[in-house]
Amino acid sequence: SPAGWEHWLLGFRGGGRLSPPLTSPGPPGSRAGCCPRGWLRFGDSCYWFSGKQKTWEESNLYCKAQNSHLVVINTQDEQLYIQQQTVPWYTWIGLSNRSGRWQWVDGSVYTMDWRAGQPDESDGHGLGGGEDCVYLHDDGLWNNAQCSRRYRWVCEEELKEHEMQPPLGQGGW
Ligand SMILES: [Ca+2]
Ligand SMILES: [Ca+2]
Repeated sequence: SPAGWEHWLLGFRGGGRLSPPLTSPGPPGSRAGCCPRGWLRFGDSCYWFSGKQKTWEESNLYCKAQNSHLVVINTQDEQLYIQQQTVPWYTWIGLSNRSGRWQWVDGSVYTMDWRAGQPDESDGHGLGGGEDCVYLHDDGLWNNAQCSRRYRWVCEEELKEHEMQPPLGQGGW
């Protein structure tokens, strides 16, 4: 009899006891799982998009308090998804230079998707300090700015292993 992952998926799609997911499904090949209410699913992560504006550090702390982190953009697909949701709003992401080198908040490998001419160290803003924090500009591409500016932000939480895997011990394939 069918068992394991495929069977579990069929049960998930066809089961009357389970409500249809409220969030949009991820791209083909992504695994099943649930995001908290108000969060959007893409791939194997859940995202929360702020409507308000905070400094980079306030945004960072807000995401941590939700057991998540400022969004870490690992792939081009993720970049495209996030910018579809954020354009034209200036939106903080989890990349900063506060330690003296560009670092993602979760330690992910640093990748680059800067706007032309960025990162720079603009002095004309009168705010003092360098431009150590990164946001998505109105075109969705990266720009660095003073961390004290107040922009929208995105939190990301990866789906946990047990939320992505089928139940074990249900038989073979
Ligand atoms: Ca990510
Ligand atoms: Ca800049």
